[in-house]
Amino acid sequence: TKTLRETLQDVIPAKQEQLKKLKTEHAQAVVGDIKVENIIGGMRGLKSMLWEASVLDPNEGIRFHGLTIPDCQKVLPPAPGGKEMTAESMLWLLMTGQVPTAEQSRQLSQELASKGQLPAFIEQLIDSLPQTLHPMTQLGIGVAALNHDSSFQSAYEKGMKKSEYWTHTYEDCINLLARLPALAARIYRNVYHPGKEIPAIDKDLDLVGNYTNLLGFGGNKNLTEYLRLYIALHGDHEGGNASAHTSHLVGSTLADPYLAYSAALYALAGPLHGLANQEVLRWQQAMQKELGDNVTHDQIKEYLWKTLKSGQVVPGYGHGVLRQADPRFIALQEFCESRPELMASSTIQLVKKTYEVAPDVLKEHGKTKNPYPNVDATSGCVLYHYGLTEYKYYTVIFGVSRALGAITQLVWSRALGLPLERPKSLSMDALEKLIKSS
Ligand code: NMX
Ligand code: MLT
Repeated sequence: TKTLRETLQDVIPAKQEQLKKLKTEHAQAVVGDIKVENIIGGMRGLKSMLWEASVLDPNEGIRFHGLTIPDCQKVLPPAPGGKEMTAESMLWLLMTGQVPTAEQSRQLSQELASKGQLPAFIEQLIDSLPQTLHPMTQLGIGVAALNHDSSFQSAYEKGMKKSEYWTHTYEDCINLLARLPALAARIYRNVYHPGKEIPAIDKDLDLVGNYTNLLGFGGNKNLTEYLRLYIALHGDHEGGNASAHTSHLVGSTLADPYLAYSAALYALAGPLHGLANQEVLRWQQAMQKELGDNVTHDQIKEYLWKTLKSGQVVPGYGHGVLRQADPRFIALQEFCESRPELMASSTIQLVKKTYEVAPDVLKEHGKTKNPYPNVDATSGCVLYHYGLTEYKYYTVIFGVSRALGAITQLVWSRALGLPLERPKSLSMDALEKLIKSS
């Protein structure tokens, strides 16, 4: 059985050839126009970066190497005793474009578990941070500091060849992913349950099985399965989203993967991006506090209007690319619908009822181009139901997941020899001059 690294090594030459052909035969082919609205509108819609593992269709949603979420749920191996696809099997697909066997996925779990222990100085660093520091800030600090042991950085200092970049990047990326559960769980324990003993990493468990254990929810099989699905689903959302794009940009300077991913986490920590999942819970709880548990559709409508009229966004709705309900939202809703105990939860019912009225309200409001829910509209409510109620922590879980896609592209960018990212900017005066002269 081939390992992930060996499989990757096999697929790299064909991709290198594909890029070479694009460069030599199609470098001048035109794939779109740049309009002023792109430049002043956050580059929305501009096709201008290479990203291998997934492509987002506005109506169909995300495809990982062509596979939809339901396809992945069918073919990607689960953990022993589980049903949901694992983070490892998703990583394998993202990195290689191939579906791993159960054996390959298990071997990768073992490798990650064997590399998952945090260096003592990282534990001390995290333990020294104030409990009041946002968990996402702590996660970014921890990830950046892990670069103390960066293989890429030390090989670069010694003068490695460009052809060796990807191998050292790969080593760092695997170590980073392996250490994320212990780092993220330590932050949770310190902030919310200080003083309780954190268990050791279990060499026989998958990444998420270990993460759930370290968080202190080891016996909770339902939460573990939900987290497996959650972490596989959030793994990649093509390259233009703010966190993936940040990792790509920073990585293009040849900063090592720890620094690149730390920067990505701070993009994820913004309320228009990953922090929206904590904001959804906060928004819902404020509504429940005001209106009680059995909220009606009309009351939700009124609350939505109140939010919009006060100039705030409705968290969990809208998207920079999607123009339909996010298939990740649908997959998580289906997880709920298959479990009666979840459907009985007032928090989960509120998500469902909000979905039944919010698109019409947002259409009538007339601003957002996409009045439908994104994944954040539902991702937190199941965590809440299963006892992980501290919603300021939710984006950290997203941060553990998004590493799958970000590290995949870091490896590919170095294997393909992609250059420093450096777009041309213009001032408004320069833009006006250009418009006049065109
Ligand atoms: N509630 C109220 N107004 C909205 C919403 C919303 N959910 N979504 C977009 N708008 C507004 C937006 O603020 C903008 O207003 P203005 O012209 O005054 O600046 C207008 O509608 C047009 O925006 P769009 O072009 O539809 O959206 P854009 O691509 O700029 O932004 C988001 C995408 C996701 C940032 C935006 O929809 C939003 O703020 N949503 C709420 C926050 C959220 O759920 N973010 C999570 C995204 C997913 N993730 O996990 O990262
Ligand atoms: C993501 O998962 O990154 C979000 O849906 C945001 C995006 O794709 O722009």
